[in-house]
Amino acid sequence: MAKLKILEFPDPRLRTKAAPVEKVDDALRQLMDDMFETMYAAPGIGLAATQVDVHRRLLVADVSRDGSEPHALINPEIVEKDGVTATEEGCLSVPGYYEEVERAEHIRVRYLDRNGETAEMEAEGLLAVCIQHEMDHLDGKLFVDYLSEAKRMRIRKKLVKEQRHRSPEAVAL
Ligand code: GNR
Ligand code: NI
Repeated sequence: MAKLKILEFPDPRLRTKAAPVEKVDDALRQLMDDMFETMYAAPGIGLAATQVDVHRRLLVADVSRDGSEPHALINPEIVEKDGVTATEEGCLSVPGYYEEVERAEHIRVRYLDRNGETAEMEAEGLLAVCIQHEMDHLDGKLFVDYLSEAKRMRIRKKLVKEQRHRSPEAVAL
């Protein structure tokens, strides 16, 4: 197992649209295990492959407090959604900022499981919100995109400043 590095806004790699997974093999299962380890260590309730600079359609999530409900979804697709719910969201790629976002309250998702079998699950509440947040990452979208331009720019400026402070050579923004 290995902990992976999480990209931070405004890193342009977070804007990459992920390609479908074509083969569910041992290498992909290893990546999923590393993503779980990275998510639990952060700690976070979800992680999309995009955030660890792997541009394949794959996400992990666990909204339990004790690590007892791991979900790993490959090539996820929302096949049904209804209702609207507003949640204070955060993101491991936008550390330290929390803002309210509206999403569907209830979703049904079709995906491949870790054996490459087609599966479906229903989710509501925080798990539904989390899966939608992760699926946005796979399309290069971040929760800050739902905020006003002014708010997003303020967050961007502060994060760039922090990133420069941490590694003055690395950030050319
Ligand atoms: O850890 C996370 N918490 C969270 C809270 C509300 C809505 C979405 C999330 S996902 C986030 C982890 C993350 O950044 N996943 O991409
Ligand atoms: Ni996120």
